[in-house]
Amino acid sequence: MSMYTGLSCLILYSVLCGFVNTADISTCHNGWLAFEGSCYLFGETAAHFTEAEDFCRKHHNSHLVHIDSDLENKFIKDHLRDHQTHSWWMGLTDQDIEGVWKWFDTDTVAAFTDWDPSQPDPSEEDCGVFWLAFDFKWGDVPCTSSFPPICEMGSLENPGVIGK
Ligand SMILES: [Ca+2]
Ligand SMILES: [Ca+2]
Repeated sequence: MSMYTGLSCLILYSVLCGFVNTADISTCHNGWLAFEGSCYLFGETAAHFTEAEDFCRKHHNSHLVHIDSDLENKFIKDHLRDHQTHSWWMGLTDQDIEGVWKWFDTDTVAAFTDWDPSQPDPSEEDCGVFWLAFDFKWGDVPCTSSFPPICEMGSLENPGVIGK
């Protein structure tokens, strides 16, 4: 191998390495939005709560979104305000014990909440949405209502993170 060829190989190798490094930087699958170690998919098809969760499972084994913080809530709401089309499912339900709101993915009681002052209202409404008419503050609706899902999964360099 001539010195020239060796140098060419070195340059080619650097370019390839650069490409691989660039690929590593993308933290979410195509069509998902990245934020603070999570990836989010905004589904296009309205479905019941359970079907919406199934939709997320079928997309990289994600779950309906689990809101941990004011920051995460603001990120989602800002995105929804850009569209203003309809309400969206989140992974929040009090189906097990009336009035105890738990995240579906971790079965833990919600620490942070952003209910509209009128919600949750006493009724057979056991599933949570980002409610269009309340500027995407949270409301509870019958789980058999139909809304599109928001799915969440850990980012690709951080796949073990659940409920972040
Ligand atoms: Ca309600
Ligand atoms: Ca989260």
